[in-house]
Amino acid sequence: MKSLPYFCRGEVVRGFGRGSKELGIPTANFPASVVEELPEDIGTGIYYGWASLDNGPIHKMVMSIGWNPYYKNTIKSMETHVIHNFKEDFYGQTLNVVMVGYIRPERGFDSLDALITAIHNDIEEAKQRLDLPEHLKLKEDSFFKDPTTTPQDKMAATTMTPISAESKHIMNGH
Ligand code: ADP
Ligand code: RBF
Ligand code: MG
Repeated sequence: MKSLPYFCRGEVVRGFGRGSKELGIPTANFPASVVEELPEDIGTGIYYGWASLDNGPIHKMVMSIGWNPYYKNTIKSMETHVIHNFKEDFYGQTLNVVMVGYIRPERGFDSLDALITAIHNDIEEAKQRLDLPEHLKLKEDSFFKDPTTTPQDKMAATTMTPISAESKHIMNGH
């Protein structure tokens, strides 16, 4: 997936209110505008990465993108479960996220228990993978320190790197 790592930011809005929280897996939902900006190569499925709220500390996260086949949603959603125990809800705060990798496609399940077990496995997988040095370094990214670093800046930086590498190559060839 050429768009990974993918940086995005948005207000935490109310989701479907299905009581994910009661299941022990609350998910902070992004507004439709953030979902609509996703590049085409970031398909539906389960992703992992880093997340922070406003200027707060950076935590591991797992994210589900899609139509939640188990519930047969009609609206595409982007829901982030931050791997941290928060004392309070944070609706209205800004959620900053970098998606660094993909875990699996979204699936339907025969029971709610099976869905919850799958999500717990995703969380364990994310925790392990994020300890790899290549992923740990994204936690230190300026995106999380400086609210003026926009996701667009990050996109420009990633698309410009190959161009400047290419021009260096051309220069070196002369
Ligand atoms: P909704 O349907 O409104 O998204 P959820 O049951 O999924 O409701 O709960 C999500 C809300 O729970 C988030 O918007 C946030 O305010 C709060 N929350 C508390 N802890 C977490 C967490 N670790 N990860 C995500 N959201 C959390
Ligand atoms: N919903 C599905 O229908 N199928 C899935 O495979 C699925 N995987 C998920 C994985 C993670 C890590 C998270 C956070 C959510 C996932 N969901 C999935 C969304 C889930 O149905 C939604 O958060 C519910 O509100 C949980 O009760
Ligand atoms: Mg939610």
